[in-house]
Amino acid sequence: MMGDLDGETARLSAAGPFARIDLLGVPAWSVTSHTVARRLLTDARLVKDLNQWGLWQQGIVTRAWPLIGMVDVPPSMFTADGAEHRRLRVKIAQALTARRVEDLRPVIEGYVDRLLDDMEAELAKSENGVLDLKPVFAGPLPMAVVCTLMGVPESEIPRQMKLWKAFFSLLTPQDERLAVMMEVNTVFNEMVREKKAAPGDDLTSALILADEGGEPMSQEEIAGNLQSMIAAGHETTIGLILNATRGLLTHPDQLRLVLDGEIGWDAVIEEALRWDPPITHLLMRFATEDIEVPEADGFVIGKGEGVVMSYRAIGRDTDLHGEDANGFDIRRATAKKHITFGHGPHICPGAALSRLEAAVALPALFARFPEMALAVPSEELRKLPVMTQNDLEAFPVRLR
Ligand code: PLO
Repeated sequence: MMGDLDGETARLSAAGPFARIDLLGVPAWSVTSHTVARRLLTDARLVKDLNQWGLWQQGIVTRAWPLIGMVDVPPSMFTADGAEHRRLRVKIAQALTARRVEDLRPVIEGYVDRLLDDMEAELAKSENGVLDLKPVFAGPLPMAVVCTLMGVPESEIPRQMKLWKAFFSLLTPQDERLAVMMEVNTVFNEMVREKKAAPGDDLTSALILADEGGEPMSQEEIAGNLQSMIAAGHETTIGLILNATRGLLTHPDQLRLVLDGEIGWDAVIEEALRWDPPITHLLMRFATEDIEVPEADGFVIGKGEGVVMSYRAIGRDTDLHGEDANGFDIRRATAKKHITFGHGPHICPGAALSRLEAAVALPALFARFPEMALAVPSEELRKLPVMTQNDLEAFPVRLR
């Protein structure tokens, strides 16, 4: 299911708005239609609460399932529904303000410049002018930014990189994955205790302080929110930067338009989000009762069944984006209608930050290395062995 991503997306879309899928031995519905997804993402009968999942109730899905880390996780805004979700989410809205995001611009610019300088230095030493863009640029940037935002010390970064890599990879033995999840949980609970004692000028402290007055969050919930933010805040943005770069390098005519200033970077970013989203499938929601879906010819999701949002297929919905939906086209009028950041109450709270990172990183990268080209044919770029995320193993480029 993972090697050939375009094939997988095409097969899912061909199956209709709901495709029956097998998630490593576990059956679920995959939603591939933009309209149906939008409709379901605001339907209160479809919930995140794992206890509503029939296969979980019956003990068929257990902690031995390799994708358990997407559903059986500490309580947070990612797992909560309804009023509980609003209680947790409102604190994030108070802490992750537009202002706090914009304040990160100089920080992002600083990291980007430093990474580009390091790349120049590497390049001077290299014989063939080829570098892997992932470990030197796209990989480190988002983790550095999200750690600055959250007040996670720089010394913690290598461990976080290692833990999340193991968390997502299907090659990680399950006992190790469960140990990783426990370690992550311990680290963030510990961090909440420390920041409570000595708050700083960071999002973690803002979350703790936002708690004074209003309905409180438990320490577990604050720690749960932090985990979801660091996971979502680095893996996905790596994918955005690489996939956008891939789109441009494989479409030189479009790259020309951007470099000549005829089309803005925002159009590149939105089309990349639609065409090759950092998230392939979002697990998972469960039906609290039978749900009839008029937008899908009256299809019925059975009570207790699991539903996956297949954002890559949704981005290529021909009903919305036209028959050439598989193509990368920064002039596409419908591009910004994509729902790659989700829709409804759980819509990504980090969307603005992610867009800002890409909007700083991409122009700076192409300005510094205007002759950059893929060092291998695009078809040879290999995806990481991860079911839910769309991130590459490596991204070799010839810089000069
Ligand atoms: C990671 C484990 C945490 O304990 C809970 C969690 C919350 C948010 C999830 C994240 C996990 C995995 C990556 C996800 C993120 C939300 C968005 C992000 C799915 C399960 C994406 C789009 O990749």
